[in-house]
Formats: sequence, structure tokens, C-alpha cells
Amino acid sequence: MSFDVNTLRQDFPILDQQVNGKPLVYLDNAATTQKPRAVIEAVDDYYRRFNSNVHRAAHHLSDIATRTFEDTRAEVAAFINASREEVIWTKGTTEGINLVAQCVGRERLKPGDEVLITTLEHHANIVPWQQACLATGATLKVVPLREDGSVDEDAYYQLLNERTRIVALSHVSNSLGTVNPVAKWVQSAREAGAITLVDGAQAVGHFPVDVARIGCDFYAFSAHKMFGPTGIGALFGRRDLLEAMPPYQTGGEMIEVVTFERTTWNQLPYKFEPGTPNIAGVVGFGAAVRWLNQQDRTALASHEDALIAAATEHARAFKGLKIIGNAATKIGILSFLLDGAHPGDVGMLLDQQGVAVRTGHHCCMPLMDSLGIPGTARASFSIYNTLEEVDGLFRALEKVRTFL
Ligand code: C6P
Repeated sequence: MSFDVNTLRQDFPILDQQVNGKPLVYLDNAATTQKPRAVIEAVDDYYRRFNSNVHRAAHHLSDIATRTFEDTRAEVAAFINASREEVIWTKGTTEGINLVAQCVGRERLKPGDEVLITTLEHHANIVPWQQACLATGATLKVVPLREDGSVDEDAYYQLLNERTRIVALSHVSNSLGTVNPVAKWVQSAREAGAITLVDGAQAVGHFPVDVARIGCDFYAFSAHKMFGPTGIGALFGRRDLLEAMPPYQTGGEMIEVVTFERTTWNQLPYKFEPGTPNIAGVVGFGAAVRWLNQQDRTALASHEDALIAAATEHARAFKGLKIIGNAATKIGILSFLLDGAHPGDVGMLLDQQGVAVRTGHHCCMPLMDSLGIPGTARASFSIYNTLEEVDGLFRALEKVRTFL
């Protein structure tokens, strides 16, 4: 399979437009990626041809919707090397983590127990654990970072102990791009007797993920960061744990038998899926997985490596620019500060030139506090970005510098 970025870009109609009179340079892929035609068309096709509820009706359209919905579950399961009963549809990573924090955290934690996270976590992998600790009297422990933005591995091993009941780690940092060696850390956590959750929001769109190889108990991710729709994601959970957990929310679909006196729960994975799900989202998620599976993922990863290498080289040579996050293993995320400039102003002036980045704390306030900064400007790259766009970012930054 050969890889040509310009051919790939043709799959993404949104990229071909002008913003503020300039060609759009979309570098906010960590917030959400753009969608290929296959995903847009799959969602459209669902509403045009087989819009119907799933698992409920005895008619033709519902039959197609249900089969597509369940086939997609199997495809998403295969995508991360899990079995279909272990894949629960969620609204996204945030909901997946909340589900585990509520159903495992609050059930298993007691005073004296510890939950271990790292300093670079997104709020979605902090606040649910903080709340679970508050509710149970457990303590939240945080692994510090090293100077380069990697997690301090020695400190991780020191903090991991027999009181650690849950370890919740990002696979990849959304603010710094750091890739954590999760398989190794999950193994130690399990040896210490802890349950493990990996926040995979920023991993799945960048490299293949194999939950069996990682060995984690839970893995949460969102479709919209891997070219699928917003409002849909998946939570992988180990079958025996899911079986033992109480339901997250209750209502229709997640039940087996209901009487006014008591209710029994449906089998996996439906026990965790009350109410009418985001069927269009699932259809689009499936299209995104099939589209990604058709790509040469090794070539995509090399292309992204080339983008971040070029961006880093430019950034190092750019006077007054400080890169925030220099870990040895990184995905295509360049967080930076410009001397004397507020990141918000940098973002606005880049936008005026058609360059879309995110600025601020990136939902990582404790990380920013630990770095002693209010936030950063963040250029996050994806497979359809080009080396010309990297050059364009730095040309635009030259102008920002002169404006400021
Ligand atoms: N980060 C960003 O701009 P949801 O919103 O549920 O799909 O994903 C939440 C989430 C959890 N963990 C990590 C590591 C993330 O990066 C995100 C989402 C976006 O960085 C939006 S805040």
C-alpha cells in the first residue's frame, strides 16, 4: 500500500476550504479529528435508508439497524483485540471513565485505599476518581512528571503499593503528546493487586491498540478522535469485572425481568446500555474503523512522525518559542509558549491566518499548575496534515510575533 497525503486529503471534504481568506490549516486534531467521506456517508445512509430503533422491533428496518449496530460492536472489538461482550457503547472517553469510577470505584474503595493517577491526566481521568475518593474516604495519589514531560517512572513504582486499589493512566497525553509505556505499568499495577484503567482518547487515532497485549482491565476511548462521529465511544472492560459490577444507569434495555418489587439485569454488554443508544454514531464509528483498517497504518504513523519531527525542528529554531513537552516518545502534539505572548492571543492571530490550534489548559489544569503556566498553544497533527502546513504554521507564527 502506498501513502500519498494529497490523495488521503481528498477523503476529507472539510479540509478544502478557506478560513479568513486563507486555506484552512487544521491543527486541532487532539480536540477532534475531521471525518472522511465514508463516515459522513454512512451516517447519512443510516438516516436515509434504515433509521430505526435497535433490539426492540419486529420489522425490517429495525432488523437492519440492529444487525449493523451489533456487527459494528464486533468490528470495534476486533479493532482493539477484545471480544464483543466486553465492548460497551458510551458517549465517549469521559463517560467510560465515569462508568468505571462509579461502578468499580465506589463499590471497591474504602478509607485507607489509594487510587493512583499521573500529573498529565485530562480532567476526565481526574475528577471521576477524585469524586470516588471523596465518596469512599480513599486517597488520590498522583505520580509526578520529569522535566521533559514524561511520567516519572521511579516515582510510579514508589507510589504503587498494597493500598493501591485502582491505577488510572493516560495512554497518551493530550497536552504534551507523551506516550506512556502502559503495558509495562499495567503489569506492575496488576502484580500489586490493583485494577487498571487506561484512558485511550489520544491513542486510538494514532497507532493500533491491543487491549489484550496491554493487559488492562478497562480501556476507554472516543470515536471522534479517530475520524468517527462525536457523542459515541467505547469502553472495553474485562468480562469477569463487568459481570461483577452493578449497572451504571438503569432503565430500558439493560434489564432482564422487571417487576414492581425487583429487577434483574440483562447480559453483557447490554447491562450497561440503558435507553435508546446513539445508533447513527455507532454506524459512523463502524465506518471510521473500516476506513482506518483500509489504510496502511505503519505509513500513517511514519507520516505523523515526520510531521512532529519537522514541527519540532522549526520550533527549536524559532526565537522566543518554548516547547512544553519533550518526552522521547511523543505523538504529533506540539504545545508551546511564545515569549511575552498570551497563548489565547497566539491562537486568535493564527486563526486570522486560517490556522486552527487550541489554546488554554486543554482540560489539564493540574498539569498546567505543576508546570507553573496558565496554559499553552497546542498544534496537534493528524494523518492528513502536510509538511507544507507545518511550514505554514511557522510562517503564521512569524507574523504573530511581529503583531505582538
Ligand atoms: N481531549 C482535547 O482537546 P471526550 O471528550 O469524552 O471524547 O474525551 C475526553 C478526553 C479524555 N482523555 C484525554 C486524554 C483527552 O484528550 C480527552 C479529550 C480533547 O484535548 C477535548 S478536551
